[in-house]
Amino acid sequence: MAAPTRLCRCLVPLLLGMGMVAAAGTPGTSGTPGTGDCGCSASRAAGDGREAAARRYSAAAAGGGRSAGRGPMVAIPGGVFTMGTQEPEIQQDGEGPARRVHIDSFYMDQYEVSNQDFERFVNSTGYITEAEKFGDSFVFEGMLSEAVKADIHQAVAAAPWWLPVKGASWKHPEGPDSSISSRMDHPVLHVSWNDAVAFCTWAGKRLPTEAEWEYSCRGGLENRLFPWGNKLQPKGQHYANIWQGEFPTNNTAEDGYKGTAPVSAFPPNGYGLYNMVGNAWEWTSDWWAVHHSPQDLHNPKGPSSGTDRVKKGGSYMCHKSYCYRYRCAARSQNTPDSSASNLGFRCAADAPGPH
Ligand SMILES: *[C@@H]1O[C@H](CO)[C@@H](O)[C@H](O)[C@H]1NC(C)=O
Ligand SMILES: *[C@@H]1O[C@H](CO)[C@@H](O)[C@H](O)[C@H]1NC(C)=O
Ligand SMILES: [Ca+2]
Ligand SMILES: [Ca+2]
Repeated sequence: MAAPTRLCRCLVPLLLGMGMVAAAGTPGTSGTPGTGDCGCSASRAAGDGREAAARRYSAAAAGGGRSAGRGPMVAIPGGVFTMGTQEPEIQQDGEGPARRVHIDSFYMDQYEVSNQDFERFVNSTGYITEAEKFGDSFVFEGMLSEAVKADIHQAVAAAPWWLPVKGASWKHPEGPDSSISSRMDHPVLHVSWNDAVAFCTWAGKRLPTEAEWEYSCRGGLENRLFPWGNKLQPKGQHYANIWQGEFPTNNTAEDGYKGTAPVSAFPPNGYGLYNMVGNAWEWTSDWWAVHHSPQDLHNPKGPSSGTDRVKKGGSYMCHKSYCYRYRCAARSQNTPDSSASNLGFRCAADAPGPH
């Protein structure tokens, strides 16, 4: 399907729908429906193709050389933690109820997957992301050049800071006139959930479950807002790349970064993990739902089906005033073929041996 059709018929209605949530405090989302009656069945087919592709890469990787795609991982000890919160900040996101969750030991990428990591993957597989196939991706208006903006006539009324940009992709995060050459150590952006699965599979890894992600985010602390505690800026220091100033007009970049930061910026949490909150949103393997059983769970994998996938951690665009989602219990969602200039991922892996 031609990109303009996809945009007109699919993206805008969805974004307007999300805009209603945005009014209650939720921008930072964009996407295309993977199913539905808006003529988007092509994106579903693309998703199926991704999975087949991922299996191929996996088979190829087994033949050797996959260590080239492995960023450093941290062994996360198994344990029990409180997932979610009894004091949800954003009720409609399903942040509650708090429930006890048992997690077996596993491995987590120390950093968000970087542009360099992703380039290595593309170099060795020829992988083409969904944004490249569709021919466009969503970019935050504040990051665009005047030349690119002048070329866009499609505004999204309820979330005007998101613009569909032709030619925006992981290699050109702000459109064709932009490049990642000075940002190879920054998180890869404009990758869909399907792209993330393909990368992790190639690297001999997988996406973390939401429970594993949140357990990792908390870094061994119980019931804290952030990976480092409850105070946003202990001793006045910045611990994450989020937004300072008035959103969406005045990004003061007090934390040092207007857009993304290197994946190794800011202090790590108790498990040695970097940028779990802020910088780029991170895909997880779970389908999205907002109602959770309060019962104890062991290694939960989320609902067995759905239309959206869970993303965690918030991004450099998050500000308390409208997107207070740089908390471990916070969550949001996009369709698996969505991509945007603030959404990336990291991979996890099983611990060796029986669980
Ligand atoms: C990918 O391939 C290009 C062209 O050969 C090369 O310049 C670049 O360094 C490679 N990237 C990585 C991360 O290996
Ligand atoms: C942006 O916010 C800062 C801090 O509140 C303020 O000093 C500055 O004047 C603002 N800039 C604009 C262009 O509004
Ligand atoms: Ca920032
Ligand atoms: Ca992050």
